[in-house]
Amino acid sequence: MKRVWQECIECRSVYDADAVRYRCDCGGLLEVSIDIESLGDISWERFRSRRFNVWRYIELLPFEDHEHAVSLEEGGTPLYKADRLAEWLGAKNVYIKYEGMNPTGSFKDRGMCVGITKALKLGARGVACASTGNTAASLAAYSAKAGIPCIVVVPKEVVALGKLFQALLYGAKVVRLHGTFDEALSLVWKASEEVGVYLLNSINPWRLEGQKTVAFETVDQLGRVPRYVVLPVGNCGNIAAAWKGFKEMEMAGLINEKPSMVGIQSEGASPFVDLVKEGLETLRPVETPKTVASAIRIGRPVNWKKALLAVKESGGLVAKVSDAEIIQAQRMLASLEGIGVEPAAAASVAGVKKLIESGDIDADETIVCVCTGSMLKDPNPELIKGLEPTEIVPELGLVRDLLASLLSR
Ligand code: AN7
Repeated sequence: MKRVWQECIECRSVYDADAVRYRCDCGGLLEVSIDIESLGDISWERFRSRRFNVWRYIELLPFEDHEHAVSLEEGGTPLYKADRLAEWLGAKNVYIKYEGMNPTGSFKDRGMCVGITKALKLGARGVACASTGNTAASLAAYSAKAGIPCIVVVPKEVVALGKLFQALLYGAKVVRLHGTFDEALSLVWKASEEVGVYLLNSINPWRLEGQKTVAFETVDQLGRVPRYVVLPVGNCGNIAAAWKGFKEMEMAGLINEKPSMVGIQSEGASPFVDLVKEGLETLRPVETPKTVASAIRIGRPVNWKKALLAVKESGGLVAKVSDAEIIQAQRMLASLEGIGVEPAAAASVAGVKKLIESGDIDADETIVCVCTGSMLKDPNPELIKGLEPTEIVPELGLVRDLLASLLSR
């Protein structure tokens, strides 16, 4: 039997794996721990004899097996070598881990399969989340697959239409709160505990267990450890999850070095970047976060302490980027590489550009950008501006001239 428990990242108090709680008695964040030393035979060969998805790494996941896993074949996403983008960035070896290829089009599916599987094991009769959109879409899909009722609460103004449609179509009860994401999370969290609904935001450490597999896959695909792993940061869960993945691979003897974790936020929603840059003792929340990257329009990230550890322990970096820089990165990635990502995901590329220009990232080293969501989620007019199609009447001459212009360039 694999030994699995929950542990406070601050006071190290230990809780049973089946205790339903989202914080330690001391208020600290909880993480799921696995006794990695006792796992016995784990190797890349063993992993690679299995299908390429989240469950390939079952030894490092907090379940005995995946017989009862609620799965839509999440994970197993492409790692693209992006040479034309690298040239634009002024770098040598740039890879895109394209999480838009997950079942609902974002990295959230990695965590939600584990989160919903855990919910069923615990006998949960209902699940809920607050969301800027992707968590809602993912939870709606996995609760549909599991046949468990689900409520998702999103902020009224700022959710991408594609994500809203996903949650509705998958059959969740979708609630638009007249307030911010941060208000939604705080209310849904309190109410979940009061009525005994299972909360599946990233404050739930089981979600992050699935999300850590992005680190396993990156090394599996690259065949080595990159120097930098760059992620967009919102509620601060994913960068912490990826870092946990690298640490566990090292503990398991699968790697013998680790990357620097690089966290990127938008200028209008950068409480975490400010915390790191200014060396603050505690988070200074942003009351009304604003950015075109609606997925990361978050002012009070609940997992900031975990993300801070990830950046500190890994000798990592942070940067903030403007909306214009995000949109430019989104366009370059799409038009140079054929990889279409949503604005939050493009923030990682925009951040790399900035950190190479400032000399903080060594452009000769290997850089992996985790691009967390698909472009199809967010066809917002602000993102289309300047890319509009050419309009013509149905005349052969016009079409002929247009086609000929392709050859005369
Ligand atoms: C595309 O869906 O918080 O730092 O409610 O959708 O782990 O929060 C989304 C976050 C990055 C940030 N990229 O990850 C939600 C939500 C995309 C995202 C993030 C999100 P975290």
